[in-house]
Amino acid sequence: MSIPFYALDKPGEKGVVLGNEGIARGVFEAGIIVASGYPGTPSSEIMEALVEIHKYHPNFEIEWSTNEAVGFQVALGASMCNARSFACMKHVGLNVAADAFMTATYAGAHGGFIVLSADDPNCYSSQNEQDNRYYGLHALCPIFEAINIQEAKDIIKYAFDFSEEFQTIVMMRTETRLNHARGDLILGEIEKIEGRTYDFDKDRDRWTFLPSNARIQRLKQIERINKLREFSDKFPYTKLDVKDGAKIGIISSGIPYSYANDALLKLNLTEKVSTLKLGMVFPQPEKLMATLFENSEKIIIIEQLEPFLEDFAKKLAFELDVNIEIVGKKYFQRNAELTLNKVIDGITKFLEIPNPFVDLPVNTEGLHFASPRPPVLCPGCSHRNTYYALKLMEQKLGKNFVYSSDIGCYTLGFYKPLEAVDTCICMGASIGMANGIAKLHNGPVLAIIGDSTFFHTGIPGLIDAVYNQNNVLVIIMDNNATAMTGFQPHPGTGIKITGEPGTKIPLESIVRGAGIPEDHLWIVDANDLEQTTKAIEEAVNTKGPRVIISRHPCALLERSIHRDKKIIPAQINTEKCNNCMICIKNFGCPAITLVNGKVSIVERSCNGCGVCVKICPFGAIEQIE
Ligand SMILES: Cc1ncc(C[n+]2csc(CCOP(=O)(O)OP(=O)(O)O)c2C)c(N)n1
Repeated sequence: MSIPFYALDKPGEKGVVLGNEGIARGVFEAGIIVASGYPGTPSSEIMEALVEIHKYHPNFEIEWSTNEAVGFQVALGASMCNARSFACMKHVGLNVAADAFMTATYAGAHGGFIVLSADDPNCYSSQNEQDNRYYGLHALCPIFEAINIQEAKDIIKYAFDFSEEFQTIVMMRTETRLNHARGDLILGEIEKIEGRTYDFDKDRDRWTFLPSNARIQRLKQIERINKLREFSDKFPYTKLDVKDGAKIGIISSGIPYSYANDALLKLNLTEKVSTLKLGMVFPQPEKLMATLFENSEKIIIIEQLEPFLEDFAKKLAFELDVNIEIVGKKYFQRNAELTLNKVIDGITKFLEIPNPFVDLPVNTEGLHFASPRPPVLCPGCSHRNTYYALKLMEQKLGKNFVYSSDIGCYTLGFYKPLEAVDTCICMGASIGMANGIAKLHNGPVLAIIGDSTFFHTGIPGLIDAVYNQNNVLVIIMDNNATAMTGFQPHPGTGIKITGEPGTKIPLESIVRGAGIPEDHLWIVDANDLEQTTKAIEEAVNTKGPRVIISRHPCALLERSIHRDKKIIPAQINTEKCNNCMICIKNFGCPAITLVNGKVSIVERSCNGCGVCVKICPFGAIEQIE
């Protein structure tokens, strides 16, 4: 085991890292004391890199929290103890943490407190592409953005000093293109915070949001944001570059700024266009913007997603009574991601000059080198088996099930041939929505939820079902991992982020504790088709709130843990196979395929789960040692 580059105590050393590793390095260099988070693409590797660092520098606390709300609260509590603290989440995670966030920003931070929101323009791995800059605006919380990995490392390190100086929470906003980029990083000094003691800051008026205190804290928050607004013009990562005689100005930040910079280079316009690059995107630097207005005739705002900076710039120009053309979304789409080509396209249209790169694609997807394919459940995935059993039962009982589903690998059951996902809105919503559907729908209503998701936000929905006696069947697909985001452990696995043992909380103990009686609870091995179908039949024919825990470890995780375990791949007995295609058309394991019109199993893909052996009505699939 060799120490990763980003964990080295070698200031000045240069290496190549993943964006998220660079961010983790910045958090570490700042002298982090408590880091918490919940996995979610594109942020997950930040915590994973921090835990790698922790192996060599175990002088800070780190945890996967049950969900983002708890993760935020953990970091907030640590900040109240004067500790530098960090809460890490993907953009939609901030929705979960928002209740605490919206009030905590009144009181601000004691020890430096950074909340990282990893946004995902184009929904690469998300259910939406919300622009979390509005959270900063809404909560009056300063937002930092970086244009590359080096700056992300530097700015997040600086954010801790800033947070303590202004006693404010800071939101670091990233986007997939930064989190998942690879690039150069020069390591900095690891800060040694000497002489600081960590204990709860017993300041009841500050931390207790009774209305009488909240009103006072609210005034302090407004005072703080006004100070930050003034400081924004001096923010060290904000830069105004006015070019002599330039009539055009660009305002941008983050990755779009890097595209804008490249676009100007490619178009030979660097000396003809002034730029204002924002490191703090809220509150915005009013004086610098005003100077840019004074020195330009036209301004173009290059930003991803919503017209956040554009709206501000237009408002400022109006207030300053400056007669200047300001455009943004007129030339850039509001959805999906910008690319260099899209930025070149927008700038050239705005300037009414020919685009020398016009032949390059500027479609919404950017460049595709591989043909697009739908994502599929892996070979040997136990979720497929549960879905297959459900489909068999739908047929046998002659009933259509409503599948109120959730977010995780099992959402891939949406696609053919399973088509067993009817809804998916956000984590934990499956059971809540099923409760509503069951009030009106006259037929079996199923809530499908994964184990990590159940712990995250599923439990209140189940309690609601029990309390209100809703007629829903909850199926918890328990593969012993947060598989979709990279197999992170969760309370049901009993393993902590560091790999050390924590306390295991069995799903069934929560289900029973929520009031599900024994005769309304089935626990099955998802890979045992007979057992699973029997349980589904019984559960569908039972009334009231009821639960099946369909359990089998994730096949990929199993394979990576037990590397020396022998896999006995399934194979087709060509004499018995009559190409009925049930295994392909109904079951859909990607290891089963057609070769020259004949069913065949790709040996290296097969995980040897053996379920396909049981689904073949002709006994034509075999596992021979
Ligand atoms: C609020 C929020 N946080 C995080 C995520 C990222 N995410 C998507 S699915 C998922 C959990 C999947 O785990 P599990 O429910 O156990 O299902 P599995 O993938 O293992 O089948 C996570 C964390 C998200 N979509 N929304």
